[in-house]
Amino acid sequence: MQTMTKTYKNLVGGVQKESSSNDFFEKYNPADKNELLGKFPKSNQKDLDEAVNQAKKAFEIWKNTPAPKRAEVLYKAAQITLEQKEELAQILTKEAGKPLVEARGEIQEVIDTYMFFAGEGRRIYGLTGQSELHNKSIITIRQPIGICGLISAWNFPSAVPSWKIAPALITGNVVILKPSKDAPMSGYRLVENLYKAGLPEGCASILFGSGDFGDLIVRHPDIKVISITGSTEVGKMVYETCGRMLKKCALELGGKNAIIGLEDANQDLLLEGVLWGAFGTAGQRCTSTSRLILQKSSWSERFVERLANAAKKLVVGNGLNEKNQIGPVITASHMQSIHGFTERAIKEGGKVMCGGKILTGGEYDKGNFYEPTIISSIKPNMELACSEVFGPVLAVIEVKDFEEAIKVANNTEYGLSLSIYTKDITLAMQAANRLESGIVYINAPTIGAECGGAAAFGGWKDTGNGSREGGVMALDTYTQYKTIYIDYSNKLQRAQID
Ligand code: UN1
Repeated sequence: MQTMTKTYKNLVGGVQKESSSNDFFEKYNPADKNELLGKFPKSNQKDLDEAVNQAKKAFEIWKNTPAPKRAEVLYKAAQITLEQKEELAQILTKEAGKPLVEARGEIQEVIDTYMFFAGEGRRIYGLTGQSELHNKSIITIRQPIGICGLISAWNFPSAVPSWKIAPALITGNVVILKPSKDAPMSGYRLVENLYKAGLPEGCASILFGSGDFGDLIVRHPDIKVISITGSTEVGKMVYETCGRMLKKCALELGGKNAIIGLEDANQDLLLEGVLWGAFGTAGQRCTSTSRLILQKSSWSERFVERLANAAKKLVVGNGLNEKNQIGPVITASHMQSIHGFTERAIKEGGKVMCGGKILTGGEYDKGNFYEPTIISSIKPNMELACSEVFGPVLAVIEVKDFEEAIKVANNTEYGLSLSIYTKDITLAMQAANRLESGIVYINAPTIGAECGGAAAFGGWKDTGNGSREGGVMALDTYTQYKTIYIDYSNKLQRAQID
């Protein structure tokens, strides 16, 4: 079918603007390399400066708009997103590859995020404290910081930008979004819909570009907050620059997530959980389960066979077809990188229980399809046990007991999401206490974080720098405190002296 290729423009402060570079990159459907989804501008410094100038003006208006009024934009945006849910899910599947059912879930995550942070508009609490002096009060309030540069990843091109946009806007900041060049379309719709919801001109911009352009955002002196979801390697460089410029910086980086299966686990529940955690989104979530740490037991060997048989039955194909459960991986080069992990794991002594190959023939030749892969006999220090793959490859590591399971689970530089399956409440809670990750699941897989007050999303160790998204803690990234002393004694009172 012949379709017209759309050439996108940046959306600067709500208005479509050509990039002065007059240069473009192309985005193809990962399930069909013949389908060109759009051409996107390669933005440059001049484009960015223009967006920053707009944002500066808008900030003066937006920061002085009462937060419950700002919330009305997010409520409305949630409603518009709900109305467009099916259409937005289709766009998402086309650009990121994930099956429609998952894409709908991601759009729901945007709606949930907008609703939650809109609610925060009537909270954004500070503190009221006691003064050491008479007739004097101390209050601490949160205030916005300014222009926030938001750099998002391709695997969640709707939900992840919304995690950044919503807390930034509700607290009175203005935003400039750079989506990944591998999934640029969903972000565009997100920003467009904010304006449909009544966002004042200039408060949000989306500018397209690659990593080099992201670097210009990070280095721009007037952009005071940076929030980035990406690799640990890039995150470290961004943090360094932000450190030198004393910018606030929120990092959501890599993961090497694991499910521990103890010998008393509900086997059927564990099986379902591992399948979903490892192969949902073709293993391309920061939270994907890439290790199964299985306690050796009377059933463990048989369990890995059952798991492999179930994985073989997963239907891989274009996510737009409702019968397919696993979509493509994002690019051909990413697929080669995933395959490299498999090949090296085999060389190191890993045993392929299922998968292990790039899928070919028929519709597979059109896209980047990788077989759901399970490799057993992985030892805790092998590459597949330690490095992030970001694809549908599960390493199975056998351990003798609970102690070893905890040790192996923590034996990684990352610390995003860890899980344990057991019926023993004592062991479950001890694990929750000792696992070194920002998120712990008990009897549920490592993926599927929610949005809500207590549902902080973020990692320990090399997964980040302590910032959180999704929960009320996200407000910390986008606000600065101001302490106000009110002295109504009508005389000079000297603290620490009088
Ligand atoms: C990510 O992969 O960057 O917890 C985000 C989850 C999703 C978000 C993942 N709600 O799996």
